[in-house]
Amino acid sequence: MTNFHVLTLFPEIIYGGLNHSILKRAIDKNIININCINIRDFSNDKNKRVDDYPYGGGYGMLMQAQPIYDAYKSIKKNCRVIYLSPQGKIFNQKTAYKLSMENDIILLCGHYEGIDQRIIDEIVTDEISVGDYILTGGEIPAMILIDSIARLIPNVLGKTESFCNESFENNLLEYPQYTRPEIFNGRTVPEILLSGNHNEIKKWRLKQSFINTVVKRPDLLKMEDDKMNAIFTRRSIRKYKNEPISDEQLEILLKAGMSAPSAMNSQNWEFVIVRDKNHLSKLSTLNPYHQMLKDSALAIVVCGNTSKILGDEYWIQNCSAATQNILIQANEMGLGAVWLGVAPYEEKMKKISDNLNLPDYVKPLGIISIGVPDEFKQPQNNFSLEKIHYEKF
Ligand code: 21W
Repeated sequence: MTNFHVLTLFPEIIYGGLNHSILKRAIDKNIININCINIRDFSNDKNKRVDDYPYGGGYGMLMQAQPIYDAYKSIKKNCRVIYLSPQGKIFNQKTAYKLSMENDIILLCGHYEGIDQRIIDEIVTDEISVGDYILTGGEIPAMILIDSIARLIPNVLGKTESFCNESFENNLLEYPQYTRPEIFNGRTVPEILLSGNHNEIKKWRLKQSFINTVVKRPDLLKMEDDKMNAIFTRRSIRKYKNEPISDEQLEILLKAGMSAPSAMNSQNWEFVIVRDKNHLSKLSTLNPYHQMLKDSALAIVVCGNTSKILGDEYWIQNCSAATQNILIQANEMGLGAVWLGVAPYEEKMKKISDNLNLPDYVKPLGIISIGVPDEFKQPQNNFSLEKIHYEKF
């Protein structure tokens, strides 16, 4: 069960706002629990006051430290304490996902002109805002957090409400949706949705999502990572200009490959360079997926030397790391590259081994096809929170 402890002067706002529909069901099923602590109950003042004038002057009132501190102490949980504040980091889906892994979350709602800074310094672990506009207090923001976090907790949403492939997951907005009737005020439902062709519908929806995002929220398409380095911009390039790659460039690529980490530092890789046009054409015929080799400037066949005693079990990992280093370095140098798989398929490995006269103990992992790029691909953001599992799957 996930416990949301809300420190507030207005518990009725929180209880009133969240005890409906999906969240009510989750509360009734004991999946989540909302526990409001009324800060006023912890006032030591005979009139139950919790606010006072700011030192140094200025307008408005501030919430005092003592009642908030005592209310916090009453929870007796060592967990995140989130202060809802216009100065906080702006809340988003990623933060909601992270918080949905917690068992207890304390939400501190300010009111009036804010709270005594010493409370923030003393107990607050995160300061979160819900957007750049001014509200009257932190209660509605707290409800926003609870609502968005709760629906990510397993079993809060029913089967039909599931949250796979949601907006923001892939940094795309949602596609337009339609339900009955087929014609409303003369407006029809897009024909493709009535076709029953699920593959085409999927493609159409993705395209609509993309168009929607370009038009309404182009900012979502920008990489959120401020550094667009060679790792993030690297894409598989399969079309090349008929231009050569110099010996100097090749040497840098091989240096990058040989800088890869290897188990027990065995460095048990071997690189076979193919630059002869006829040889590249021949290589391109050995596997139907390797046709781009005939247009590439060069191929590096990355092989594992399994004769070494040390670390030879890891030749695949070592050679894969070397391959990735070469791909990233190629991108860094403005070259285009793609890796073509060979291992672990025996018959594919045999064809390459025969072609290159590899000795028995040298195994071809794959081929890197490299050239001056003749296609341009946008960086891709594959980041997916669903692939991240904490502590246990
Ligand atoms: C609004 C509190 C304005 C304080 C220093 C000197 C929580 C919120 C709130 C509120 C001020 C959130 C000042 C987006 C929000 C919230 C109430 C300004 C004046 N400070 N996210 N003078 N927007 N708002 N204090 O308003 O509590 S999360």
